[in-house]
Amino acid sequence: MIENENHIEEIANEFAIAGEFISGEEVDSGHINSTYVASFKKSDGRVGRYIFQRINENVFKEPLVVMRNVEMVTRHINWKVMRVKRDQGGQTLNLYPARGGRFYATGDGGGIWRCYNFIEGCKTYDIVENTRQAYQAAHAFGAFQDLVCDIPVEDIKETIPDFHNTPKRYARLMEVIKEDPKGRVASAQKEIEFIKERQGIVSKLIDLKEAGVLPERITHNDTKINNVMMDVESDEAVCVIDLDTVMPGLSLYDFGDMVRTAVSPAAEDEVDLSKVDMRMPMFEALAEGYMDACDCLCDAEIENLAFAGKLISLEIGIRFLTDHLEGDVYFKTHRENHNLDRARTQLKLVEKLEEHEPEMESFIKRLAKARSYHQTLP
Ligand code: ADP
Ligand code: GN1
Ligand code: MG
Repeated sequence: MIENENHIEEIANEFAIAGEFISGEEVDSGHINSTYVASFKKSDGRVGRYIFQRINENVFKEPLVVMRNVEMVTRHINWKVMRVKRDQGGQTLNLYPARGGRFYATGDGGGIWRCYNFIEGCKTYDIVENTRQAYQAAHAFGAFQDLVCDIPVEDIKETIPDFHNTPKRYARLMEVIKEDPKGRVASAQKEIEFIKERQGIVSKLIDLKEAGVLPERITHNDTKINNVMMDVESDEAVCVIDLDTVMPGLSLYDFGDMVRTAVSPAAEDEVDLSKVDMRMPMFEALAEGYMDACDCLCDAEIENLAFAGKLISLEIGIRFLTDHLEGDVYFKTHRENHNLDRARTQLKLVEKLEEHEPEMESFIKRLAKARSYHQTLP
């Protein structure tokens, strides 16, 4: 029995689930929430599985606002899949009601918990193994963009302000370097210099948004590849998960995060930096999958697809490094210097993406032309 299995059973009792609790275990992928899977025996003898998740309140300062957003998004997707897509067969994410009629329960110490259906027959990948997986994941996130595009923007609240505001993330890192609260700055000089040399690119997408060139849309904002559940047998993408950061944002940060997490054959926290690489076929599959699913992209979005991966890899590198310098207060860590290792991997990836930028640019141009996305490209 796991240490807090009793606790999971207690939490599970708060939700409208039929059957007897059998067991529960922690799911350890994901850097933010505490996630558990629990099995229940049904009256007909079958076993049903459920996800119980405690929202990380250090990251989400207003967990009930997160819950409201997630309720909106899951309900809207369910409606749209049934009534617009006319698809009755696929799995979608659903919240279970709790005691008192809400879609969350309050646990010990005031934590906010929710319960989702377990997406069956699927797995998530931390490292993409082949171009089919890359295509499928990007297609799923592109389709997700289409599913949420008609949620009224005023119904979705910004749960983490300036989440993908790269210049603000950069400015915060500079402040932390000055304060050096844990005396760790000296050991990260090379990384700090690398980031400073790239200050010129951090505002690019935000500036284009402010100039009205890039449209603000409702986006997922955390499109790392392990946030798509894939069918274990066919690798078909079944369901996009981790909806806590669905907020108004830029499609390019979504596409960029797919690039960040799919092109390299190395783990996000790989310590052997020689393993970090840029696999062009993965990038090509991502661009094809995303553009196949999402036909609303404007010229300026398409023109920046090749740039987006580099920017968000730099942004996440900045965030990991900031967290390392602040003493690991945001991302879950599992070893000493974990966030520093993660930051180094991101920065190495930035370098790799820079080397391949011309290749990516010309691929996107060819793809856009072939699909007559827009005729203005030379
Ligand atoms: P975090 O914000 O911590 O990343 P996620 O919502 O992504 O939390 O969940 C963490 C992991 O739990 C996922 O990578 C996935 O493996 C698993 N998981 C989450 N929701 C489900 C679900 N509904 N069905 C099956 N597995 C899930
Ligand atoms: C976090 O929740 P998870 O593990 O899918 C983070 C993302 C980062 C990612 C880096 C709310 O994502 O922004 O890109 O780690 N989520 C939040 O792996 O900060
Ligand atoms: Mg996740």
